[in-house]
Amino acid sequence: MQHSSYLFTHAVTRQPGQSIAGGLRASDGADPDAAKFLKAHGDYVTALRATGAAVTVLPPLEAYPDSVFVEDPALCVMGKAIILRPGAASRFGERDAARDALVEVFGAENVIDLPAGGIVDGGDILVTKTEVLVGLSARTDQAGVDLLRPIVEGLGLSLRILNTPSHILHFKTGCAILDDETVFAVADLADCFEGYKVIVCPNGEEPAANLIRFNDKVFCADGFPKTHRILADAGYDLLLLDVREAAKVDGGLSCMSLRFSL
Ligand code: CIR
Repeated sequence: MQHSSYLFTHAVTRQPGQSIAGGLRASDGADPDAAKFLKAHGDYVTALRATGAAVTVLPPLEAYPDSVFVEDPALCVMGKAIILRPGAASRFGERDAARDALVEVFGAENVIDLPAGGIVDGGDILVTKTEVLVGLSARTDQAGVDLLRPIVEGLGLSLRILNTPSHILHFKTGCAILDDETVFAVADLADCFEGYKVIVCPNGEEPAANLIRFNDKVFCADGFPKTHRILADAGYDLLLLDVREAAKVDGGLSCMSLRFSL
């Protein structure tokens, strides 16, 4: 199967619910506003669709306040959907809803359950053209990655284990793929991408690192002018989106979709 790090035919998203203020967050702050988040989510879906992709929008799951961050309970790659084992107890049940939705999209024969024995969040997995980079974190442990490795390798991709510094929630909170050779990363992660060109996120603009390359566009949070200038100067076609509500519960652009080709 043709595999690209940034060309996708499909995405799956889930709308935020009224319970979004119950989402996990590392530090106290203002609650996200459910109506504003829903509007921003709609803009995000519109932007995904504008690149030509087919986008599934799943209904809110009120029992799971963080379920808008649909990237975490699954990994979709090489025509398969791997149902992960989220590392936060309050999110573990999201895997069942993810499975139900992904069986519809991929067919039951293409949905694989990560076996029990460890934890892995999709937010800790960066898929490049040739490999799957997994950052160990509070949500992803060695046992989980050991169980994921044979599945990924069976699909023809290699798997490399890296570390997520403890002040960063998920590996992809701090890095993103820009094209087959290039990664955008915060300074604290910049040294770990051997074999890739790295563009370093400017100091003070770290939330901008949770961006996505999706087809011809780079979706980036608005409000980070140094990052926007660097990426535009490097030739990327930027699309700026409001992620202020998602950020109040530690989410960003990558967390809100599963991106894949079928
Ligand atoms: C959580 O702590 O799980 C959510 N409040 C935020 C998840 C963001 N997802 C991601 O970085 N992949």
